[in-house]
Amino acid sequence: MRDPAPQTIYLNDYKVSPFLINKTDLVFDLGEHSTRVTTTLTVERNPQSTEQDAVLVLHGSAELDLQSVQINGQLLGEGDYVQDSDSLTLNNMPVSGVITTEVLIKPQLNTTMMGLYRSRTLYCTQCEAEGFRDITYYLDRPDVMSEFTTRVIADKATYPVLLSNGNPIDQGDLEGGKHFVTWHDPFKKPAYLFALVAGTLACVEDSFTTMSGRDIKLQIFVEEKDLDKCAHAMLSLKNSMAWDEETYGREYDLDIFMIVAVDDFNMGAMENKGLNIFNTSAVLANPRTTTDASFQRVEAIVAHEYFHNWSGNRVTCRDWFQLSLKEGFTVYRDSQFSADMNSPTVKRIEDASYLRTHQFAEDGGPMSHPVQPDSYMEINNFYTLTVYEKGSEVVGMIRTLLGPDTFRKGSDLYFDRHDGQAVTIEEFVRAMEDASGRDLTQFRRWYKQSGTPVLKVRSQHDAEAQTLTLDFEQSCPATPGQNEKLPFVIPVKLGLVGEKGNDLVLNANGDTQIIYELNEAKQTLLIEGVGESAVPSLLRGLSAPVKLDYGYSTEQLAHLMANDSDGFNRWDASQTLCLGVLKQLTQDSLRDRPMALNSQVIDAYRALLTDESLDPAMVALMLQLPSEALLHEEAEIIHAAAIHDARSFVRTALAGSLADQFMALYQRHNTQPTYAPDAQQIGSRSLKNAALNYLMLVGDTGIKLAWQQFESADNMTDKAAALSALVNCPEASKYAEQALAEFEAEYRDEALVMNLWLQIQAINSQTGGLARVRDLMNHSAFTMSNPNKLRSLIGAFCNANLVNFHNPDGSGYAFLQEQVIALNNKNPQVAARLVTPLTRWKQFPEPNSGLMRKALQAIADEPGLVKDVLEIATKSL
Ligand code: B3K
Ligand code: ZN
Repeated sequence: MRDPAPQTIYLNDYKVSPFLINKTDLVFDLGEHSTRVTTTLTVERNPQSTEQDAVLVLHGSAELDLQSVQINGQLLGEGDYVQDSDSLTLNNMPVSGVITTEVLIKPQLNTTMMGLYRSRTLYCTQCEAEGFRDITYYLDRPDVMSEFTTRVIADKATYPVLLSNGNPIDQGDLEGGKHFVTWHDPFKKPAYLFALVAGTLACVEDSFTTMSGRDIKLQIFVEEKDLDKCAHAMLSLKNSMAWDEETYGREYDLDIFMIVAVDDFNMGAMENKGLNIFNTSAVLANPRTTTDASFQRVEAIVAHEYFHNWSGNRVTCRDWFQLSLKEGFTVYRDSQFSADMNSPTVKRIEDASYLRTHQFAEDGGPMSHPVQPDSYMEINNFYTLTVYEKGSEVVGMIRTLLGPDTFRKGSDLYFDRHDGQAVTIEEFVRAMEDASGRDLTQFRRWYKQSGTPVLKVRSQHDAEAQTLTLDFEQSCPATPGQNEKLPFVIPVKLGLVGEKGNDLVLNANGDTQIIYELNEAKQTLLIEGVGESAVPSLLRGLSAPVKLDYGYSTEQLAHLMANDSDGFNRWDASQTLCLGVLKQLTQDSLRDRPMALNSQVIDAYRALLTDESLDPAMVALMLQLPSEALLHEEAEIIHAAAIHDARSFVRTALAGSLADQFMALYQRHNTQPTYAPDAQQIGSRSLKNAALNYLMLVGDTGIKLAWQQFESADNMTDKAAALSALVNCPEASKYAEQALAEFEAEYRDEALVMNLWLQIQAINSQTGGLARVRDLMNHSAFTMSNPNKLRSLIGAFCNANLVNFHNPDGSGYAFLQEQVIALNNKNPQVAARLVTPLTRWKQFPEPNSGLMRKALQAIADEPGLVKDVLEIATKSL
C-alpha cells in the first residue's frame, strides 16, 4: 500500500470546506466476503466559503471499491466523476443535493486497525484521525459536522449485538438469518467520532442520574469471560460523570453511554460519541489479574474518554493542528480527576516524572514540535507527548495564572460559546482572556514555540540588609525550524525553607508561598526580612514545564528533602540529589575510577526510611531513583552501560547500608488486607515492593522473601512485583525459571496477564536480553498482529531495557529495524511509533551513534515505506 508521494500539510493553508454535509445516512451490510456501505449525504455549499464554484472532492482511499454514485437519485456515468486512490471528485455538483454512494470494503483483510476492521470475532472501527475515508467517500475533516443515522445489518447468530453512536431507533429481523439495528445520533459530529461494533458480546449495565435528574443507561460490553473485570471501569465512569458535573458543570447529553472492549487496538481508547471503544488493557480490571498501576490507568482512561464528550465532541477541533485543544485540555481534566480520586501529590509526581523523561526527550530530539504544530506529513504521528502532556501543562499554567475560580469561568465561557462548533486553540485562549480580563498574548508562545525552556536561578543573601535576591534567567534551546525563541510567561511557584525547616514569610501579606511571574529573559525578585540562610524551594509542583538550574548543594537538597512543606518538592529534591550523584558516578564508571556513595546521601535515605510519619507512597517514589530513561534524557552524551552501572551501584550501596531499614519497612507493609485499589493500599504495596527490590541486592534474604511473596500473593501487584524481582536477580535464576513457568501455567488464558509476563522478561536487564526477546517472539502468547503484544515485548525491550537495546554491537538496532520493516505495511501507526528509540542517535557516542543512524537509514531506504514511518525516519536522519 505504498503511499503516493507524501505531501506536507500546513496550518497556514487552512481553508473552510466549500461544502457541508447536513445529514449522513449509512447502511452497513456486514457480509462474509465483503461489507457493503451505502452512504447518503445531504450536501450543500458552505456559505462561508469563498470558493462557490468548487467541485466536490470527497476523501477516500484505495480500500474502497466503488459500485455506484448518484446525485439526487440520478445514477452518474463514468464521465461525471473522477476517482483516484484517495478521492472521488464530482464535477457537476449542484448548489445542494443528495449524494448516494455504494462501496465494498473488506474489513477482514484490514490489518491497519483504522477504519472498519476485525478484532478476533468482532467488527469494530477506529476513525480518528482520518480512518472514516477507509470506510466510505466523505468530507473526512473535523470541521464538517453532520447528523448521523446508521443502520447495521449482519448475521443474527454470529453478530447478535449491533452498535453505533446515539440511540437505537429501529431494529428487526431480515431474511437469510440476518437482522438489523438502526442508530440515530442527534448531535452533529465530525466523521472521526463515528463508531460501529458488531459481534457476540456480554454486557454489564448500570445507570447514572445526572444533575438535572436524567437517567443515563451505562453499558460495558466485553467477552463473556471478562464479565468479572468490569466493576472498576463502571465505578470510574460514574465517578467521572459526577466529577465533571461538579468540577466543570458539564452534564452528559445522550440517554446511553456505551463502552466496548476490544483486544486489537492501536492505542488506549477512543471517545466516539456515546460509544467509546477501548483496548481491553484500558478497561478490564480485577485484583487477580490486574496490577495497581493498571487499575489506575483504567480509571484515568475511562475518565479521559468520558471527559472528551465535552472537550472534544461537543466542542471539537477545526483542523488537526488544533489537536491539543481537545487532547491537552482533556489530559489536564483527567489528571485533575485522578488527583482528586487518589493522592494529588503522588499524581503530580507521576505526571512530572513522565513529562521530564519522555516529553522533554521529544522536545530535545529531531521530532520536536510546538503544542500547536504548523505542519505534518501524517497526522497520526502528532498524537505526541508534546500535544498531550505538554498541552496539558499549558492548560495547567493558565489555571495557575488565572486562579481556579476564574479558570472555571473561562471554561464555562468556552463551552457555552462554542458548543456544537469546531474551533481553534486561539478560541480557547480567548475565552480564558475574556473571562479573566487578562492579556495572554505573550502566554500564547507556549503553543507556538517548541523546546523545553531552561530556568536558571541564582540567589544572594544579604545578612545585614536581611534580603534575599533571586536572579532568574530563562532561555530555550534551538529546535528544528526554530532557532530563536522569545521569552515565555513562566509561573514560578516558590517558597523559602528556613534553617529550622520552617516556611519563611515572603511579603507584607504574610504569604509563605507565592506565584512569581517571569516574562522577561532576565528578572530579579527581592525578598525582604530574610534574616537567616534560607533554601529556596522553586517551581513547586513543577509549576511550569521547564528545566530548573539552581546549583543546589548536597546539604541544601538534603534540607529540602527532609523539610520542604511542599511534598512534591521534597521528592524533587531527592531526584535532584540522586541525579547529581548518578551523573558523577557515570563519569567514574566511564573512566574506570572507583565508585563510592557519599555518606550524606545514605544519611538522607536513612532518615527517610525511619520516619514512620511519612506517606508510604511518597517514600516509595523517593526510593525509585531517577530511571535510566531519565538519565538518558539528562545526559549530553548517552553512555548507556555506564548509566546502568552507576544506577545499579547506588541501589546496591543503599541496599547494603540500609538493609535492616528495608527489612523493617518490608515487614511493616507486608500486611494482606482485602484488596482495594485505593491510594492508601497502593502506597503501602508500592513501598513494600520497593523495599523488596533493594533486599534482592543483599544476599538471599530477598530471594526468599520474593519467592514467598510470589507463592502467597492474592493480587497481581504483589505477584508481578515478586516475579519481576526474581527475574532481574542473577542469583535467583532457578527460582525465576520456576516462577515464570508457574505464572504461565496459571494465566495462559488471560491475554493481558500474559502481556505482563512478556513485558517483565523483555525488560530483564541482565545480559542476553535480545536473545530472550527473540525466543519469546516464538511463544504462543506472542503475535505480531496484536499491538498490545508488540508493545509488551518489542516496545518494552527497545524503550525500557536500555542497556540491552543499546548493546554496542548494534544487535538491538538491527532487531528494531527488522521489526519496523515487518510492520510497515501491516500496521503503519504501530510501526511508526516503534521507530522512536532510534531517533536520538546524535546523543550517543560511537559505535552506537553510527549504528543507530545506519538502522534508521535502512528503514528510510526501504522500498514501499508508508508515510507514517517515512516521516519519522527522514526527519530524524
Ligand atoms: N482521541 C484518541 C486518539 C486517537 C489516535 C489516532 N491515531 C484517544 C484519546 O486521546 O482519547
Ligand atoms: Zn484524548
